[in-house]
Amino acid sequence: MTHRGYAGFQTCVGRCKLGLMSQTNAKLSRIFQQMADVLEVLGANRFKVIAFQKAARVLGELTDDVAGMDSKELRSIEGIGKGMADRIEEFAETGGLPEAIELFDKVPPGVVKMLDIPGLGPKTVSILWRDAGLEDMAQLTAALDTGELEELPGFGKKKIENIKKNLAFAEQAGKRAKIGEAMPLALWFVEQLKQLKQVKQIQYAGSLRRGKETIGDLDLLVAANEKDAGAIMDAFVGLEVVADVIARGETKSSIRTNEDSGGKSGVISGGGGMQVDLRVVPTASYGAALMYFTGSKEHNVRLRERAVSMGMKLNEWGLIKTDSEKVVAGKTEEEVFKALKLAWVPPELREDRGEVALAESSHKAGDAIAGPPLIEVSDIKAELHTHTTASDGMWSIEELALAAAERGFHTVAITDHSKGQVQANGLSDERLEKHIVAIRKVAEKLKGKIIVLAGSEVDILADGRLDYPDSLLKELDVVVASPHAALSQEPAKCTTRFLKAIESPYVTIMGHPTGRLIGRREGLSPDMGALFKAAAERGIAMEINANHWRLDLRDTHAKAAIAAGVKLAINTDAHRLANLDHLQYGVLTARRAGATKKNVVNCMTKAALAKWLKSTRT
Ligand code: DGT
Ligand code: CA
Ligand code: CA
Ligand code: ZN
Repeated sequence: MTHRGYAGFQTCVGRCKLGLMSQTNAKLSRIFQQMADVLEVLGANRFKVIAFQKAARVLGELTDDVAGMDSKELRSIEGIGKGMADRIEEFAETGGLPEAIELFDKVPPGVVKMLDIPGLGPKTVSILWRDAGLEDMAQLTAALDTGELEELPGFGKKKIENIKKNLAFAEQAGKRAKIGEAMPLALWFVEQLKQLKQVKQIQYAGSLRRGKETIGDLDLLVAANEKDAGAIMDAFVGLEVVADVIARGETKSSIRTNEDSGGKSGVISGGGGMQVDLRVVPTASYGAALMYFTGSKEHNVRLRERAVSMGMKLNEWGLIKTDSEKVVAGKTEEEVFKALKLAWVPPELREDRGEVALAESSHKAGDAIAGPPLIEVSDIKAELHTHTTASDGMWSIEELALAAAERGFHTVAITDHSKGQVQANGLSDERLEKHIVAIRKVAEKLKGKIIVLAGSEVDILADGRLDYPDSLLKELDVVVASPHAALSQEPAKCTTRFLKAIESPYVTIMGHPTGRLIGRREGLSPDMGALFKAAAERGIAMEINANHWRLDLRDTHAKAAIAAGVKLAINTDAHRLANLDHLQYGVLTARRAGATKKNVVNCMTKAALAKWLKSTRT
């Protein structure tokens, strides 16, 4: 039983009509399960609780979409009575279920959150809330330490210890790693396990393979002979970074890395305390298992439905004919997709955002891969946002330019901070004038090796003005305009502010447009549609800042930007050497947005880039 996604689904009950067709079953199943839990916390009639539990289970397993059924069809489903059929119809028609919202309002949100903790069922939560008066996690944590809970019915020392443990675990599990922490950790594990002679194939799967900005846990998949699985598990749980073995099974194990796995292994930075799941499957199932464990769950549901409609079933073992149990495909992802009459879908697109339809039409057109080729790191030929020692960077202009040349780039822009960024040693008007001269000097020296452009990362002030006068901006080749302050401005004000900045005739790129820091700062929420429209008209680019703290624009924004005809820029915003490696995360974000190299200015040829830069000066 899972209780996850309460907050997310509450917004869904209210709003999300999009994706109704695809996910009605899953969403309603979750809603019904949560209704059952809340009813139980409230001490409702047992039969009512059971009816909701049953409906949740039935919907969770049903392959036909309830959204398309009339009430007669609904009631003919085993386990769905008239009351549930009515609720399903209402939800399918309106996209909401007011009864659920009303019900959830009866219980404090903090109490509903308690249901998320593994081992805390509705009965226990009910006692904690109604008998002990605990209303949120903080109160629960405090009460666990005082010993007062031992007085409650059914609460012994052991039970309290267990709750404590689960609470600590839930806190840890609730933390999602940034992709820049998870990726090096995953690559390290892959490297270690590859050395085992029993490992035939290995790959990281899950959200990391899909390139998501944050990662809950790592999912590693290995192909090997069945008899070798034990030895592989032994090696896995014995690795030096393992702090905790959560489960050790014959073909599946889960571990938690120690808090400082980076320090120990010497190659991993970050990712401490992450859960890592390893599964071993036979080679014949490797492709099907890779698909299954890459997800997303929603994408998998889509594919399973498609398999069923073709008289087959799809699971982690393979694609199997329903009547004869004959295995149709399973060894590689490509052959499974092909047998489903689909082109192979790049993992970054597997989010149930229209990729199955895309894969179908690509397959019909005879293409092996769904959609046009997505952008790759090797397509990037220019870096347009960097910092040197002149502001808060670690490198000189020349060191930076040479590192960019080393990467095979034809162009690099030096864009130090503007004067408003006092804490980052932003450049005053006079210092910028001198800096431009210094950049031109290095440019001259490195002629033939790399083009070095003079730029600035200019603050967009709270009222939309830029932090340098036009007379100075005019002298620059590249102006990245970014917000660094007034980052909790209300949306309408911020939209006006940014539109004003975009209208400046000297802006080339709008840098990290929301100013968010993942897991730390929400950032701004301007009307992105309005900004994209203005940016498209001006012909300027919107940045995907590749730093793993930012990834701003995020994937969904970047997708909307492309649809609006806006050019994207993928920049590392490098302050130090290691930052250049973040380029891959910016590219993954762009791939999740469906970007090709045509959408990204950093992929232009030397001449095309120069021409575009000029064209932004209107
Ligand atoms: P995360 O770890 O929260 O960042 O996200 P994922 O996508 O890596 O999720 P995870 O680790 O729970 O599971 C890995 C994949 O396994 C997931 O993307 C799809 C598949 N999977 C897991 N549980 C289910 C399930 O109940 N149904 C289906 N269809 N697929 C599942
Ligand atoms: Ca995962
Ligand atoms: Ca997992
Ligand atoms: Zn910057």
